[in-house]
Amino acid sequence: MISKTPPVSRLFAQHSVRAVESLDGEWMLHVPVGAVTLDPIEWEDADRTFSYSVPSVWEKIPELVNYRGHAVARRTFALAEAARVGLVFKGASHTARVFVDGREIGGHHNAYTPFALDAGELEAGEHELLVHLTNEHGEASALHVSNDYYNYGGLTRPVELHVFRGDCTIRFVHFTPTGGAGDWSGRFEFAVTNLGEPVRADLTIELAGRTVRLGDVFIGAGESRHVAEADFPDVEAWSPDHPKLYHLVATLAVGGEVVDDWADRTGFRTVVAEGEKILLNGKPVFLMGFNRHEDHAEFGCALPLAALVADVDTMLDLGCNAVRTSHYPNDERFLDLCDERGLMVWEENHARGLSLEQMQHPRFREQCRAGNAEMVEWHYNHPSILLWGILNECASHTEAGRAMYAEQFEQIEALDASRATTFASCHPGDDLCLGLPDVCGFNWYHNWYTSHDVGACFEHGLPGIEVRGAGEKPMIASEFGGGAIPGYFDPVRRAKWSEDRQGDVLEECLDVYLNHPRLSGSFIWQFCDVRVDEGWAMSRPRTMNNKGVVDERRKPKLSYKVVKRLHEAKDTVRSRGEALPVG
Ligand code: ADA
Repeated sequence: MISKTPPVSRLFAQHSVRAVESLDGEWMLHVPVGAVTLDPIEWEDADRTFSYSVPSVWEKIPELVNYRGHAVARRTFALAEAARVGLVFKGASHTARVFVDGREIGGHHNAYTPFALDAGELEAGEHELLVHLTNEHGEASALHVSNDYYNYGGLTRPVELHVFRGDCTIRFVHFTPTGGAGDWSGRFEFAVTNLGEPVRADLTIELAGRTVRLGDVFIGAGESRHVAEADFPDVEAWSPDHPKLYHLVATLAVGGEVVDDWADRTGFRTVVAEGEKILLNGKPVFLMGFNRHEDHAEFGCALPLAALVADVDTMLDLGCNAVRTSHYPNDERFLDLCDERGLMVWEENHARGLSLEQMQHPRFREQCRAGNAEMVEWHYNHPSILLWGILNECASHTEAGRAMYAEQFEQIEALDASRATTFASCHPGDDLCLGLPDVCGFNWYHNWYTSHDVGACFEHGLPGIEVRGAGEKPMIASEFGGGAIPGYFDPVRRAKWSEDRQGDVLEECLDVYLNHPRLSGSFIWQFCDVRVDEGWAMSRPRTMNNKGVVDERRKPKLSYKVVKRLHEAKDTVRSRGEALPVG
């Protein structure tokens, strides 16, 4: 059999029947010189070959620090016996074509969502896995464009080899809790894939001490869905102060033999937007935290677990109870940590600041739809995710843009009606989409890009946005902040870009946004400084977005203590000191 390398793509094992091997570690990376294109199977023509450690960004290789183009990542794996095999990529940046033994088995677009491919029946012995990657900005990509963050290249999240026992496999089980204290129940939706003849099977789920059985189920060819319901009178609810998690273990048996299993972690909690409040387990909650890009001076967007843990711990130290995954779905280990530590999450799809013309890119619709479906499918069971967000700062002030927002909200609500939806608008004066989501977010930079008084602007703008659709809905200050070049102090003049000025800006904003009764959340822009595309360099000193409260290496700026003080003074500040479970 294959070796049993412990899983590394989640904080717990997802399979004990299905054999899973991590394909992280040493790969080869083949890159052309003097050109940016490389034929996937002609990798031997590449002029440069590097030893490449997966997961990581290829920009970590000094010669590739600014490389935008094609590359081929290659390694082998061995099977002790013939088997049906699948490959899971948690993040390939940004477009991938995957080949096994020279045969193309599938592809994927979008750096920030996971995908699984079936490699079919493979013989015992050694096999070659080759992934053709590109991080090019060009016609093929509607979403990866020159932007105020950096599109890295490479296999940036873990890769796994799955060895199946047969044709029938569990793709996922989605659990939706309903009810409340002493009265919890839940609905399970099984997605099963059958690549063989129709069979009858037994599906079993264990959760919180209960076993739920669906016996003698007809499993037709292809993909099928199966639903079960159960009561859980004695479970504890998940909340920021008490992030209680339960393991869900599903098995699939054919002819009495268990042929596949699938596990996840989940929690019991409800989320609704009611009137002007967001209710978590029936009680109003105020979301307080940061916008966070997955970026780090040392690791690019491929942060190892220790760095993810440090980021979560730092946000907790800063008094946060929430985080917004601006502007794309995050690494699942980060979401696992949020589940464990009780950080509430606004997770959003991948899109930032696209004009109407960019939204009319021929591939925009298809690429958004695929990314939305993957985000919801793979992250459904995380109790920490309260909000699904879409299309940050896109053309929500145009009729054509509105139709696209409406279509995407419909898609997400059809996939998951158990969470609230939202988006962050930068068009408070003429937005046409405020009636569409459950919660309205606004990106306000009053005392940074303009010099207006924050409180006065908020009061002045409020009636207008309420009339345009935000009335009677919860509202969130989804972005605000200012830039500070790390180490530049100016305690007297307090010039823009000084750490002193950033502290002033955040203090003024937080005073208003944390305390206004009309708001249900505040997300500072942003947690850490991040690399941006060269196209943004002239308004971004160091070619970085410098609005982090910590710099790109997580060194705190002066504003750290301002934020910590004001967050801790807010009465929704989470209690701390609970044990932090790992694994
Ligand atoms: C916008 C955008 C962010 C970032 C920010 C800024 O609101 O949503 O991604 O670019 O502005 O720093 O100006």
